[in-house]
Amino acid sequence: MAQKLTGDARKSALARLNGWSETAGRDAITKKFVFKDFNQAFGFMTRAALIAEKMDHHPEWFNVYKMVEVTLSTHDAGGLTDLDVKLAEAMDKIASG
Ligand code: H2B
Repeated sequence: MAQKLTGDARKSALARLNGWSETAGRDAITKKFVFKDFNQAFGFMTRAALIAEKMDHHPEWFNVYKMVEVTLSTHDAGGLTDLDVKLAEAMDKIASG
């Protein structure tokens, strides 16, 4: 099972990410993606969903029109793990086209 990220490994993993911040009140990371329109936002969610399913690691997310707020945490581990960092990086990649 994935291990919770702590100490230096956690610091360097978080430093690698763009625009993600630690979620208030829980061991997770959050980013708000804002797209041009709903079509772009939903396209992003569709591509992210396919990656998430392949990874067997799934986002928590909230969509309003062109905004998608994503929170990533590893429920089985009770906190942030490398799986969340990997999914965050994959999401950044598809969001940037
Ligand atoms: N997604 C996330 N974010 N955390 C998990 O711990 C998790 C998951 N566990 N997706 C997976 C599915 C697990 O429930 C299945 C059985 O592999």
